[in-house]
Amino acid sequence: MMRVFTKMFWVIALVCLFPLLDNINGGGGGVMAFHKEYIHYQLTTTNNVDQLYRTGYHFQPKQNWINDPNAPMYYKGYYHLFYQYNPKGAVWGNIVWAHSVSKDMINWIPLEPAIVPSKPFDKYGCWSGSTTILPGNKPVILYTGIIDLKPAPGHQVQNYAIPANYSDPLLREWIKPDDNPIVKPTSENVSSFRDPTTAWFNNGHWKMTVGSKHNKRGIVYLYRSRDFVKWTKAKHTLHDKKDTGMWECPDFFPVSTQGTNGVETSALMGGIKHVLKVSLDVTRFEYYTIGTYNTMKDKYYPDSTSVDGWAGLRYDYGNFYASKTFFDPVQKRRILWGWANESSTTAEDVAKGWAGIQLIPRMVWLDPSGKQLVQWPIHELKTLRGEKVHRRNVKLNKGDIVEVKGITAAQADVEASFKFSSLDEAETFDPKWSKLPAENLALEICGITGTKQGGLGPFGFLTLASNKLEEHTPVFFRIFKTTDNKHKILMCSDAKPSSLNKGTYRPSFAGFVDVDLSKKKLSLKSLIDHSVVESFGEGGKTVITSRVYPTLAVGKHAHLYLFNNGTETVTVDRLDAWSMKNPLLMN
Ligand code: DQQ
Repeated sequence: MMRVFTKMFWVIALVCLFPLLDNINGGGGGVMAFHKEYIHYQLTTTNNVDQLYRTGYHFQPKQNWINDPNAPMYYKGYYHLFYQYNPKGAVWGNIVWAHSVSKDMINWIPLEPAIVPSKPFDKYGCWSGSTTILPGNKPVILYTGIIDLKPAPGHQVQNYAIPANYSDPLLREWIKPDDNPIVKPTSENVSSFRDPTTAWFNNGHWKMTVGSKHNKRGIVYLYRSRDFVKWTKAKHTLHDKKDTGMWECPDFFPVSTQGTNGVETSALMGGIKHVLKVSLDVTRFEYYTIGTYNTMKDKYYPDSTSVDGWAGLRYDYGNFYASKTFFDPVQKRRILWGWANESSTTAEDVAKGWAGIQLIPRMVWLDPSGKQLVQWPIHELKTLRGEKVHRRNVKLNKGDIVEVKGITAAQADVEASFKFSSLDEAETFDPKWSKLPAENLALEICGITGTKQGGLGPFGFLTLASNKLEEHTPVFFRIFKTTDNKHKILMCSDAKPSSLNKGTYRPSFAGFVDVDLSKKKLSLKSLIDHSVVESFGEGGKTVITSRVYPTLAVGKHAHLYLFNNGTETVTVDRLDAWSMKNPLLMN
């Protein structure tokens, strides 16, 4: 490891100044016009797939567009991932349910799509949904079918599909019975009525929800069924919230109040809380609440500590959408999958022949505080670790930038624990900031302060950095002190200085980390994979994903640095970094 002092970095950082407060998680170089078909880009598939920004160990098909991970599940020795896929191009459209299987969620074998538009009840698209494992280990898919292109983005109904052959562990063939659709909109908004959840069972009924909106009110409608085919809409919703817009891809599941094990979706016994996650079409961000599910009233009530709306908790404060969880019965854990779209322009996506990745599956559990979830990449990912660098006690004075050498910086897994001897240097949390919009507070502060000189922090990693730091994606903490002597810990992942290609969308992302600083330590982990940086603050309490497209910091020209630009000296107590290999099988 070599110590490099450079003033140039801070000059560049100041020039960049993080002015971007445009927090919309978009594709196509900005805010995404979703469910828009780019007809002229749908012509044919390309064999000319550009590998420069292709990820090495993230889930990607060979080519074309992907979005929502639909209905991951475990069946007879295989993990199944279904996902929204355009077989005809690198833009959204012609949506089918692509299907891949895996023994470890790292190596993937592609299969034929499970569901493609073919019947009157899904003629114009097979949109998102989920799987439920019925008694006797019988999986069933619930999905949204588009029956008419009007009203835009399509007239939506809910369908089911069942395996043609339950003895096939790969579940290659699916049947769409003729009694579909099983749920048609009645008073619901026909063009905003989609993405049925995994069903759960209690009081003699299967229950499931469908995402929707009424005017600007976000809604999850509740449906009940005894036989999984005949569904009745409940008189009330499972939950709804005004002014949040369309709720896409809802996910409703129980979490144990003890330990990190997951519980089955119908579980009610033992210490259980419930989680409701929705994907907000208006902001293209997700949020979740933790609360109580009253099975008698069939109603969900978020806890007072869980805010509904986009000031709420997020799995990921960066590029992460349309996520879905499932219970892994073998390892007794709940796994979260999320999709990250491209931040390059549509023309660039078409030129590279692919768009979208699924992020590394994360185990998810309830924090001991009961106030938030915690996430961590599945342990199977460790099988891809190659060369390792290990360091202890690396002192970082103000302005220090220390290179982590000996690993492939463009494809790496890096973990560090930072310690400091005092909190005295923490900067004052500017009271003016309380007037900033609550939903974007962390982001706005990061935009104002960035990697500029601070008191306690900024410190962290400079990922995907070029030799002279013309390009870098900083992932870092800054610590503030409030007037009532509490601390606010900000975590940022900033794509602004990531690329000299100013045409791509380069948002700054940020979230607060709810942690007790009495140990005067903070940990950070980043999974770096060419065009994605997934970062986990303080053991997965706050997670941020950025998509970036450096022009210089590519392949072996990419570097990884530790840095500190706060007046308080910070010591990297422990650093472990690994080169990451590609899985043997990736679709
Ligand atoms: N993507 C699907 C919809 C869903 C949206 C269509 C979320 O079912 O609401 O591809 O990304």
